[in-house]
Amino acid sequence: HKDPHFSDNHGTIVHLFEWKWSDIADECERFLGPMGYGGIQTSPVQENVVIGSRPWWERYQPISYKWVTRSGDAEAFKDMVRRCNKDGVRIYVDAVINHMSTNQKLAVGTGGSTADTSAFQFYAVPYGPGDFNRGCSVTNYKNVSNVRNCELNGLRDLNQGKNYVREKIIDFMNGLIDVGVAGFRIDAAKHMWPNDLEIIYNKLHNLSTKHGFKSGQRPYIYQEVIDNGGEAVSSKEYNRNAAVTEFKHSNKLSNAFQGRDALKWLINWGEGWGFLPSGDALVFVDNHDNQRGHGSGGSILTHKKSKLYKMATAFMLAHPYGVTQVMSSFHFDNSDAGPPADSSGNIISPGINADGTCSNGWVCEHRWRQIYNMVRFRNVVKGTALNDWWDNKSNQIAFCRGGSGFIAVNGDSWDLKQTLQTCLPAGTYCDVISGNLVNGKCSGKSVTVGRDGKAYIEILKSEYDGVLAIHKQPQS
Ligand code: LM2
Ligand code: CA
Repeated sequence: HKDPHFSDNHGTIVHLFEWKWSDIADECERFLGPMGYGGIQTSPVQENVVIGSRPWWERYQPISYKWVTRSGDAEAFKDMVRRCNKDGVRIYVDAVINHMSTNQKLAVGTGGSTADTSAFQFYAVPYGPGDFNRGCSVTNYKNVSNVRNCELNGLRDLNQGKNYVREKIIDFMNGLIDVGVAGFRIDAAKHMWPNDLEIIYNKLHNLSTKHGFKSGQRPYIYQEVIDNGGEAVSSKEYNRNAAVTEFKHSNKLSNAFQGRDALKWLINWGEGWGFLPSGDALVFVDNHDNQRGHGSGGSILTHKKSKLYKMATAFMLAHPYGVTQVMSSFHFDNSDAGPPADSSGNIISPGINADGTCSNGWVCEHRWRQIYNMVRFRNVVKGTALNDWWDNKSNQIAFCRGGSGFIAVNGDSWDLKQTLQTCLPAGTYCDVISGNLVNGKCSGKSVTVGRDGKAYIEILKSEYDGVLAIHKQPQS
């Protein structure tokens, strides 16, 4: 369950947080497919409880396994999966299987299902009192059974040790696999027993050959385990058969790029920093929780600090470590605020501006040139190792990827002006950060690589971006 099944010349997952299914389908066709994105993490598909102020986090309070949410219904979901797969873009669903919604006498869901959560009755599944761990709250992260057998934030805690509960979860996930999804993010995996999860994973169907997957392929699974050390539960309990979110990558990268650690130390980034093995790790700069101070979030780089954010994202995408994920956000001031919506609570579609950026309250980091061009960089250098590391013993760094790509970063408060080994064949290359190749010319900076592979690299402290990246052209 560790292979994301990207199609050829595609890679990197974008989290289209709170997007509607019909908008995602359009985005696959008009942008993600052509740009080489590998897949999408969707918001939860399962029916959730409706909360009056419509915070984003109502979607983490399931009320049934029906596919009806503010993102759309089952028909819209199936249409999206079909259209995205056709364009070489995979769908991974955020699966909320640790718990159901919380204490409310009469809860009503986005599909009209009801629940008496104080009586542990979820009529539309159905689940009853015997299907839950009851009577305690998650309070002690030094105690494994407290973390796994108690209620997280008061959310009704399913007992995955029960065959009936597992069967309901397995049926839900298999239904999604059968319509063509390629995998899952497992929400709150830390709060479930790894053995119970393995039983579930082993009963999942192979990916659907009807939707273009080769036979015998297992779904990609990345389990959300926030492990920054010092707790009873470790991410290393989860990476035997499936991938795990590596939160240390997010925290440490934000530290480094915000000046709490010198960039020269990134020389052994990855396992050398105590992270999970590269093939087991799903990595990101920020996610939907830590970008707004939820889920162990603290001082994480986000789109709000755009220059540093783009530098950290470029570093992540240029570096061979992990399966990379890009966050795509909506604007928010208040950490509870839901996505752009009309007065009836219907989500408003992103508009697309003439320059390709988004409007209507959507940030669309995945459409920023500095980010989508680095997604392509990663596709071009795929399979190569890191070589020719250079640093100035401070915050200016550069490295190469096996003769296919070169990146330099200036995190110091002075100019970078340096002749560096690029490892690329001689020629003139467009910097993909400051511009694109337009009508045969670089719209941004260009870099001339000599026959010795060396090039003069300049990133002034006054520049709009603190990165420069060049690569060979994609083969197809
Ligand atoms: C996750 N990973 O383990 C998600 O990534 C995270 O976004 C989810 O929390 C969490 N687990 C549960 O699925 C979010 C949000 C919480 C929110 C919950 C449930 O970060 O703040 O909790 O969803 O909606 C909210 C209130 C909280 C309240 C709870 C229950 O913020 O104060 O606790 O609902 O009413 C009494
Ligand atoms: Ca649990």
